[in-house]
Amino acid sequence: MKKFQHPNLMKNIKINIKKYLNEQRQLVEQGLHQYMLSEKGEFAGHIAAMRYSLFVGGKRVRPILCLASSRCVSENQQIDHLLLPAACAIECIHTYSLIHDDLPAMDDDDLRRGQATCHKKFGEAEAILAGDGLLTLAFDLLSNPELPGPSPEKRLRLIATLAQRAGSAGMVGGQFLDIDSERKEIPFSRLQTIHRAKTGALITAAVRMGAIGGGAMEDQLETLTEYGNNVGLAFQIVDDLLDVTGTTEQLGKTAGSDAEQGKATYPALFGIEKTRRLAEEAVQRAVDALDSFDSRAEPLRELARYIFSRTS
Ligand code: GRG
Repeated sequence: MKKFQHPNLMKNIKINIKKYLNEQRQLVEQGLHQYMLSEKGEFAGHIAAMRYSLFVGGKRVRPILCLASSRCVSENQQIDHLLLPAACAIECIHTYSLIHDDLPAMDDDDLRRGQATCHKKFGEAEAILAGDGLLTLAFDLLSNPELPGPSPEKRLRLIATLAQRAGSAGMVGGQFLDIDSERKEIPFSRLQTIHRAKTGALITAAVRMGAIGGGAMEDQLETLTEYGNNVGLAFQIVDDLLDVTGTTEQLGKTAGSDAEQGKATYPALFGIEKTRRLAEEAVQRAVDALDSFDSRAEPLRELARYIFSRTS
């Protein structure tokens, strides 16, 4: 099995974020291809639907954050190799959530990652099962002793972190509140809870999983969690903004769908200019949180800035 090496990050040298993202995306793609089930045998039709949504596109932000976080705290040259299955597990969870979010019973979208949504291509029941398959595969990737991974104790912590933040107290709960709040006037505090749970929880999970897998000390874990919370918030605020300012072609999903579904968003509450400022402030808080880290945290700092300037 191919081993993934720690990148040679020189001290005090600014990274080229575009190049970094391309390299990291390739690493994640290799992992996904290596660990994803192949389209053979009796379940080929089901696996085809899972593979379609997983490989149709996607920025891979969450696995990249996970690996970048691990490198801030670990000296182990093999850390990428050890944590790649965990990073891929997070992408599986994220992809399952997109498939289910697009279903007619939820956001009822035809377009995702620039292509037809899973249910449009394979049918509704098949899309539900593709999501279920990816959700379950994630925990296989984390727990399977035949795959690379950290110590059994750390693996358990990774499993618990992902389960808690992707589940009812995190992403799933946030999705529930989001749907439950459509076409209702909700206080800002409720919008913050929705954002923190629906989007922020999985992003924070990714950063924490990298930290835990890399053997972070308690104070490093706290610091990286603070970073993750703010990056997660910035990510969702920018998502709200792009829904108003972006085009369907640019986003690869239907633009303007928040307003159409009567969703409370930052631009609806604060207008575009203030929303931009709030996103910028969240990014700054994320960068500030990393003050105690040396240049090994530079990718995380740049990733936070990239999240603010992204256009898709
Ligand atoms: C169905 C349990 C369940 C949860 C759904 C992910 C989600 C929760 C809803 C999607 C709605 C949405 C657009 C949320 C905003 C933030 C977000 C998750 C955007 C999509 O993530 P990107 O931009 O997508 O990382 P790619 O395609 O690049 O991976």
